Amino acid sequence: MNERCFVMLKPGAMNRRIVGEIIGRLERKGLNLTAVKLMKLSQELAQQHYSEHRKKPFFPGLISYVTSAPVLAMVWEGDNCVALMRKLVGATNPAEASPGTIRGDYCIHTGLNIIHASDSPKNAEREIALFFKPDEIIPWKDEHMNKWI
Ligand code: D4T
Repeated sequence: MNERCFVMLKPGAMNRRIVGEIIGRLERKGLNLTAVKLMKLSQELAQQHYSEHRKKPFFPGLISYVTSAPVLAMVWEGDNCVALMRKLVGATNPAEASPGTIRGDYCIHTGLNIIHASDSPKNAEREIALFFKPDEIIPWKDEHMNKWI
C-alpha cells in the first residue's frame, strides 16, 4: 500500500556535502521523492518535531544540532515506504547500524547522525503536516519503473 515517509537530512549532511549522495541512495531504492524544502529550523519547529524527547538529557544538544545549519526536509512515497526507509537509514546508534545503511556508512556519533526518517506511518503524517502544506507535495508515478521494482 502506498505510504508517505518524512525524511530530513540534518546539518551534518549539508556541511559534509553529501546531500546528493544520500538522495541518490533513496532514489535507487525505487521510492518516489514527492516534496523537498531547504529550511533553517526555528527552535519552535525543532522542539515540536522532537517533542517526544523533550525530557531526555540529549534534547538540548539535539535541538542545538538540528538548528545549527539548514536541513533538507523531504517527503518520500512508495509501497511500505516507512519500513523500507528505516532499513535504509539504519539503527539510531551508528555502532549498531549495519554497513550498507546510511548511518552505518556515514556516521560515528548518535548525536550527529545525518538523517531522520519517520518511525511509523502515523508519525509520518504528523511530521509531514509540521513541515509541508498539502499543495507542496506532488505525488507522481513512473509506470516504467513501477513494473520492475
Ligand atoms: P531520528 O528521530 O533523528 O530519526 O532518530 P531515531 O528515530 O532513529 O531515534 P530517536 O527518535 O530515538 O532519537 C532522535 C534523535 O536524538 C538523537 N539522540 C538519540 C541522541 O543524541 N542521543 C541519544 O542517546 C539518542 C537515543 C539522535 C536522534
